[in-house]
Amino acid sequence: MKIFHSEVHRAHYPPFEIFDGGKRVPYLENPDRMDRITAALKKTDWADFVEPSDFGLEPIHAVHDREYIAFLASCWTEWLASDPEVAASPETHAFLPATFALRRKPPVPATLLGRAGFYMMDLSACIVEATYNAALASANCALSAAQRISDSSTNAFALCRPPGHHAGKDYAGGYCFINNAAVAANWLSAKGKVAVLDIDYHAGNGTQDIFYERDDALTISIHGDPNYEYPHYIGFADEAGAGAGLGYHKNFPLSMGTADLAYLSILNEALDMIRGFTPDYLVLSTGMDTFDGDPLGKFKITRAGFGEIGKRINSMKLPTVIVMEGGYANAELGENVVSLLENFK
Ligand code: SP5
Ligand code: ZN
Repeated sequence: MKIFHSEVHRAHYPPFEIFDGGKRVPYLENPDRMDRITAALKKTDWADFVEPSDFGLEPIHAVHDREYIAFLASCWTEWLASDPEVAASPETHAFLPATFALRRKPPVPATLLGRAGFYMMDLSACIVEATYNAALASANCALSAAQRISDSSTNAFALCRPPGHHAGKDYAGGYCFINNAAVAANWLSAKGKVAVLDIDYHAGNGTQDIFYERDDALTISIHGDPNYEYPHYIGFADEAGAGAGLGYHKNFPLSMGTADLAYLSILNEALDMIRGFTPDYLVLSTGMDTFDGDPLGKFKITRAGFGEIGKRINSMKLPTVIVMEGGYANAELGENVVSLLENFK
């Protein structure tokens, strides 16, 4: 199987993120995650690593607001230029706002920090010098994998970092800047009907928002219930799409402690919906943070569980782009990915 991956992600390593209560902690979404996954894949005899191609900005602008992407491209440089303390030791800083637009719909502010609070939904999408290029390379991995499955009617793995599913049309959040799965799904939608299944532990709010009014893509997310889990404000069961998109989005919010058996029965419901939609392609937003023991998750999926999840999804026999999202139990992450992915080889 082709694995699209780029080393460009490595320099995107913010020195901290902010947890609840303002606590500064080491950035959980770190380069070590990729090293664990690539090491595990290289032990198999089926992983064929390929550099992504450059698709340019057009397929990204097809999903994201231009001004938002321009903000991602320039904010670090603008911040360095605006603050001598940052310029003196950039490696100890990460760019984040401290004020958010909340429910107001103001004109986009002209100031840098005003734009930051407008375009960011939380304090866990920290921006450093290398972030924009890493996000572009990550999107190119998803696009390259999409091209591969449409050309060859096979499956491909987009080993994306940074992840994407929390990023919306005009906002970053939850370690995500460009929505890789949405960019790939939108690109594929020019060639056929696309279903996006999001099995990251966290609700795929960005993907939900991007496709919410569309009926040419079915989006489904299985995740920790926002009544107790991030992203808190979206991902509820009654959100089913709007306008032409009504009936083309589905959330499966699950309780804390969800283990393999309960998860697999919900997955079957999701797969039945996908079969009913008769898509030509599947984009699988794959987070491993449902794993029992993940520092950000409260589910109890086992390694064998990931194997069964992969097997059931692949039983639909759809050309599938597997897009890497979250997963933070680094010591187990590589083998967990292999357990899921080996079903698609
Ligand atoms: C791609 C992805 O999985 N993003 C997840 C981002 C989650 N950010 C959550 C920040 C709040 C952390 N609360 C930590 C509680 C740890 N016990
Ligand atoms: Zn997640």
